[in-house]
Amino acid sequence: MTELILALDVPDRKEALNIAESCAPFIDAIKVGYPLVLSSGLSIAEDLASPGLPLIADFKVADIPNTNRLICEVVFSAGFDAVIAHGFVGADAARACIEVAHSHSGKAYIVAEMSHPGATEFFHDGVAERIAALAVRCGADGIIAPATRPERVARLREIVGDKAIYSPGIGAQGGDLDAVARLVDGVIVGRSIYAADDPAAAAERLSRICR
Ligand code: 3DU
Repeated sequence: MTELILALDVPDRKEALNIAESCAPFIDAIKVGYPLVLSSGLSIAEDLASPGLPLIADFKVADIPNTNRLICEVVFSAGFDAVIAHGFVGADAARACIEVAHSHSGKAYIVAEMSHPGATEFFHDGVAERIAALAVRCGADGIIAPATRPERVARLREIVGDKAIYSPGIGAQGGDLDAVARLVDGVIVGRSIYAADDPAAAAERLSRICR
């Protein structure tokens, strides 16, 4: 089974909560990023607690170790179950996020390679492979890898072994769910669900492919 994670990038609290509630039977986790948390506040984590799904804070944390630690303490104290951090900042900074996550019995995922076209400007010549290896070395729970490039996901799988790979880029960014579903532990889907006429029906359709 491949998990289906809803990227709830809806900058309106009420609409976000409605979508989360209607999609909850078909999804395995909810990812909250800046669009929702900056518009609604960190208390959105409490508001989203009722479907009982894991809540992932996608803040792509990328600062010095001390600041990363402070950010992650706030994230987990707010009720999130996992955080997404960047790996390019180096092992000490990534480790700070991972340590705080684990001290709260939470999880930390490291972005190894991004999914948009511009990502290839810097993620090349083995950079993503090195970040994936860093994630393993630092004890991260998994990595983020691009659904828009299944061959890259397969390559990064060789490095991370049975650590989780969560993969954004399906649908709106051009990635094909069928092409990555069996390579990853979970897919992260935003617009194809929340911008659909019927988000719950869209989530149900995608969840059938994942299962
Ligand atoms: O393209 P979508 O609307 O399905 O949303 C994808 C989500 O995943 C969105 O929240 C974006 O910020 C996040 N994400 C990527 O798209 C690509 C990455 O490399 C990392 C995270």
